[in-house]
Amino acid sequence: MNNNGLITLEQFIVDQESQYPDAKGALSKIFRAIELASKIVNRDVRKAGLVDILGSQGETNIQGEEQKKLDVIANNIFISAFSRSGEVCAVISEEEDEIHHLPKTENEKYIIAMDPLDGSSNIDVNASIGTIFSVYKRKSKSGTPTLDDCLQAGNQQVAAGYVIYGSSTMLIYTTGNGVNGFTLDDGIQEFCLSHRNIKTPEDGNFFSVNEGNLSDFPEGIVDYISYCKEKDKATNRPYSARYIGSMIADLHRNILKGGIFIYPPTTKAPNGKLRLMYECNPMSFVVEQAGGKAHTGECPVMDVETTALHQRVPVFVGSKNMVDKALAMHHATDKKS
Ligand code: P6P
Repeated sequence: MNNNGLITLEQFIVDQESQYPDAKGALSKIFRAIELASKIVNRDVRKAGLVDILGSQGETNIQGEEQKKLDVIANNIFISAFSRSGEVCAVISEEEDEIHHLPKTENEKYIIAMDPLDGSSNIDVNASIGTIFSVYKRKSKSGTPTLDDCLQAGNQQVAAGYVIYGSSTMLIYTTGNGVNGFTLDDGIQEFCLSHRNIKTPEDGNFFSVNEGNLSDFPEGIVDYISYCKEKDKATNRPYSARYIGSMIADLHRNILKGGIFIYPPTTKAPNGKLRLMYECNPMSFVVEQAGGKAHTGECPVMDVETTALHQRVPVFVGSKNMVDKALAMHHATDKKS
């Protein structure tokens, strides 16, 4: 604790580091890179409306999604910061078709999977957006990291977290020992501990799903959404519908207050829309470390075998009892069909 009672992210990580004898400060350097890049992206997000960095980059990424200028700017800022950390050998990014190798540090131990700016369709309308990241240890000992080094299951993550550029800018992360949240103090440009040991309520009152796709949802999901809307005082229903179209913002609210976020399989997208490596795995690590649950409908998200860099999975994630109820109703119709 420093003299004004604030605990900075840097201090917190150093204090925690004693728990990872083999990290030898590597995680501190990686988080220092994330912290620096987040501050720069935060600055650019806040001024986007003033300089010509709103709007589209005029290209599409491998997902076929229109790249926003800020998507590409954020991607380059984070890759540059990871490169300078001296600990990262490769980066998987939503904005990069293939593995982004870092040749100067190709023998280093860590691999990053990231969505540099999630929710980018919200950039131009000033709604909350965020950065999502996972940290993995490579499997090979040295040399250019291989696809096998990168395609690891979520249960192999060393750390994961997100930055939300909202009414305030927060960095939330886990290394497998609980979840802690840090709020950026603009005055001193430090992320300061504001949410120690975050726990997600087992029940909540928010359900987050894009009901515009209702006609395309499996029967059990339609039933669960109707269940959320039924009046039942004993179970605090009807729940409130909250869906902003930015997973980070929806999940952050539900992590703190209790709720469920669902991006189901649909006939058009049988594996859902969200990407396993740099959206679902990191958010699942955080949610489960906070006492919540993250499932694909077939297995826990972090147990999915990763077979492709931009692999998609359906997600049911949030308060444990809400996810269990949604899965039970989803599976009930599976048994019928
Ligand atoms: P839809 C943003 O593009 C994103 O990847 C998530 O942040 C968000 O939850 C989801 O897509 C929104 O998708 O199909 O409901 O617009």
